[in-house]
Amino acid sequence: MTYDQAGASEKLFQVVTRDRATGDIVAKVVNNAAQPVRTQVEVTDAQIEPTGTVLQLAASPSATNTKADPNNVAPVERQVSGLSNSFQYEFPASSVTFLRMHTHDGVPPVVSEVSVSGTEANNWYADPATVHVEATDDRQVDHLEVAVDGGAWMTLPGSTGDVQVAGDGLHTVAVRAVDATGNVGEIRPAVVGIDATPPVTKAAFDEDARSVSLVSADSGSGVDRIEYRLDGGAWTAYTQPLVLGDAAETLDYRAVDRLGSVEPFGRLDVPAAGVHLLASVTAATTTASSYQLGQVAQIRVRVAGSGGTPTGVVTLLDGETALAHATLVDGQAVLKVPTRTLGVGSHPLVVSYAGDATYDGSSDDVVVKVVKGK
Ligand SMILES: [Ca+2]
Ligand SMILES: [Ca+2]
Repeated sequence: MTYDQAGASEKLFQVVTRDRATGDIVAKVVNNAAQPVRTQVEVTDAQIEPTGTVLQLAASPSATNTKADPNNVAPVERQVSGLSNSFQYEFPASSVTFLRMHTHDGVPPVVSEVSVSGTEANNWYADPATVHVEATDDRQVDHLEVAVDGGAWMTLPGSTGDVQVAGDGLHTVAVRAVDATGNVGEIRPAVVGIDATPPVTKAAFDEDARSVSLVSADSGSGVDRIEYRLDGGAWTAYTQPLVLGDAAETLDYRAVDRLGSVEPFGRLDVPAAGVHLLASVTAATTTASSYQLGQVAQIRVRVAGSGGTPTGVVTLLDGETALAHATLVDGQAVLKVPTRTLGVGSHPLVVSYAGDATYDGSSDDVVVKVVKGK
């Protein structure tokens, strides 16, 4: 900031400061002269708004405040207009003037931090997770705006805030900040994966070796452990295939993922050695010709056997990986699999019936078609 006055009075003294919080430029000007001084004010390093504020103390050098007249010499504040980057201003005789010039804020705020907190494993979070957001501005952040999964912008007052993200799957979180002038900053995106789905375990019984093997899969945080129990006993960690005796056994099995989601247990009825099992027939059909990505695909299963109704568990398999299982009720069950586990495309899958104490296992092929959402 400069003053440019022909024949400038040497009695005009000035100090210029900048208020970082508001961006205001404040010129403190002292006119020692007994005459008003008219001067040209030039500002080159900021864009000056038309209106400003003047706080002025003007009086003759001999003037004093007395008990009778305590406000004889007192500062007067008023609004001024017509300011620009180059304007004329007259400083009264024997005065102190604080000329507060508002400058234009052309700098939008910046989102400085987006962090996720919650129970985490392998970059997946338990349901729900909390997203913490912070922003900075050259002057002042007015508020934050957050949109989850392409929804409407939510407003969080101030420069920091938290947003809860809930529901199984990958979520997109978009964050931006707005300053006191209304400048809107750039969008900063983040992705939050929430794993609220327990693992799925497949049991396989080898009739000749009389052994049971358990394999689990989890599409999110991963499998922490597999457990089993025999005939309703205590849950035991599974580490290797179980070799059973000749007697019939009921084996329950389940897995727990790294976020603590416990699978509803499946059950395998192992027949006694030498028992001749009857044949079963498994028939599987999808409930729709295709599913949009994000939906849950459903497969209806019916298991039939001669002279009775098969019981036990059916498992949906993608190769060796179990995707879902369900317990038969009246020989029927519905298998459900989130399409995000499969991805877009046609997926040839197998529905496997494990058998029970009366019926041998059987299986059927089914194709699940997943298409992109609208
Ligand atoms: Ca700003
Ligand atoms: Ca999981």
